Amino acid sequence: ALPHVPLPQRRQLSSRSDMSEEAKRVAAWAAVDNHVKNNQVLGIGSGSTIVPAVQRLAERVKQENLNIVCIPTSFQARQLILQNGLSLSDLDRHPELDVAIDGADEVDSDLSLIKGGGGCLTQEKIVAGYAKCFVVVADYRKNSKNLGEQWKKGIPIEVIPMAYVPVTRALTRKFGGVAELRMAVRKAGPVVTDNGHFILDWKFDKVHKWNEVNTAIKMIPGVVETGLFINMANVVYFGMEDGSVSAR
Ligand code: ABF
Repeated sequence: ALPHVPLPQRRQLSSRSDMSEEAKRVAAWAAVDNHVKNNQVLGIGSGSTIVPAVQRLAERVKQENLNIVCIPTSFQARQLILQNGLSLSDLDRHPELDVAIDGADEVDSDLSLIKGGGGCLTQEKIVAGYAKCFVVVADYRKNSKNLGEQWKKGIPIEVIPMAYVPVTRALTRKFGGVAELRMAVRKAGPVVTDNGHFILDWKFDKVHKWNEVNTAIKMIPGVVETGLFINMANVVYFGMEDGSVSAR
């Protein structure tokens, strides 16, 4: 059974963007309040929804004097941990995590996820993969029945820079669609990940068996990781438009 989700106090919301910020906040708070306990090792995801989660975590650590260590999934997560006065660690010292909390770009009805819109998919998958419980936080806009219904930017695939052209060809020949090298703002050059790699955004043209496709893409030489997170999430908290939280 899912744990009880306490609702944070509601604010007056004036615009749509206020509404989605509030939705992120209630989801983030529900995840932290329901899953974080004393003496845990936590994975800290990336993106904007994780920000209120880390703020809530810092508040609880202070109020309840919790002994928590945090493993980041990106440079951004590392900065967030430090800025909020939390204890930073790594997988060398803590190879097993109790809980990892992270956002997503899209969540389907099987809890399959597209992640990596922020470019941090590889470290996010590593951290989530070594956690006993992987908790996803998202606003209502991420909720979909089938992958690709909401997130139109494609599935991110991290690649070794020297191989991005042959990987693009192999990927689209085998599975169709179009794959684009992700470019930095104003197209000054390719986006380079925290690991020194490039990202291809693969816009698929039909629904696939995602588990099989994910495994096959990972076999293409030059592919580091995909933004398909299949059978990984244990629970997803969606912040809803009306300020409530729905857990799946
Ligand atoms: C990370 O941040 C990513 O895997 C995903 O791309 C993104 C979600 O960001 P946001 O919370 O800002 O929507 O979790």
